[in-house]
Amino acid sequence: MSTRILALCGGVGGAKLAFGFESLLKAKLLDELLITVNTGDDFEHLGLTICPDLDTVTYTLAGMVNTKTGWGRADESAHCMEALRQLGGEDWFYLGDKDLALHLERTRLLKSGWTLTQVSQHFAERLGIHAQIIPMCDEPAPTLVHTTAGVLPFQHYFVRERCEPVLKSLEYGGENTQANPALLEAICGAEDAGLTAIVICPSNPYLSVDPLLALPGVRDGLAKTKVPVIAVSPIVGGQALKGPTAKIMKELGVEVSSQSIAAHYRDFLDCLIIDRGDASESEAVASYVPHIELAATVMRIDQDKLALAGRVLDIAKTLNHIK
Ligand code: FO1
Repeated sequence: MSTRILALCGGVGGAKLAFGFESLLKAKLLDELLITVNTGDDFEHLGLTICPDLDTVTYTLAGMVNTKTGWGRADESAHCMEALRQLGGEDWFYLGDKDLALHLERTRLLKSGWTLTQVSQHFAERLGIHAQIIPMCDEPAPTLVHTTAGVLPFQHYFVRERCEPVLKSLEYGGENTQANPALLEAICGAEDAGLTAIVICPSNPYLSVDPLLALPGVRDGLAKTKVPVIAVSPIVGGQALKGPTAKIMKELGVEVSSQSIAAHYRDFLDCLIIDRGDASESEAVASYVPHIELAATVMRIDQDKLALAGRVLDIAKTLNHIK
């Protein structure tokens, strides 16, 4: 039987698991991979359309990502940024020279009438990626961050203010936007299409996954599907591996634990995969999801990403027979 995965993904953390799936796809251990990426972080900057999570996923799967930051390209130069700084231009958001080429080309294609979906698939093909990478929607759906310092556009909060303002709540632009038809079709037609599972990658639930879930029809579709919905917890040992997930959870008054992740997704989740080291949390997690699985969820090197993707796929196949 063929194996097909739909992955919902944010930036750096999620992209690592997506890379593992892409490796399985290339090795023909997986037959089809559709990755739908958060675009709540997107913004217009220096006259260009910037889609950080889409680009992080694309660069990661193409083996071109800067592994130190987890975003941007490896072997970058910053001549344009330096020249911009000299002119007194806005330099708070780092855009490497090679990365700029992608933003220039995307902006040009969008202006000539391409959709963001078409541009994203075109870039993936050009960079030798086997998976399909699509944005969560084609229209802008910017996430707004309500903080004690006022309401901030996402990248102003995340990069310019370094997530320092205390977060009060999040507003997702997608609530009034049409979800990508390919995403809705994948979720609603999952059973007929023989999808093995829907996987929520280990991305920040509030900043990266919720914008996707807020799109009309997505959360509801996940709750109704007969295909297993599996999430990998981004919390290990009471901490987030990268980024501000733990800080945000604390500011929202949520305990930093996999139990909180299970509670957050409880209306649609069939299985939460937590780190082996957190086995003692299993009982608490079990009050929110029917299945809990243990795995090595810390992905430092490519081998870790492949191993976790393989484990998720095995769990997916097993649950697909049960659900
Ligand atoms: N993150 C930063 O912390 N500082 C930056 O200057 C920055 C630039 C940047 C440029 C392109 C890109 O694709 C990503 C970039 N990121 C930067 C990462 C990005 O802001 C975040 O990873 C996501 O938006 C959160 O998922």
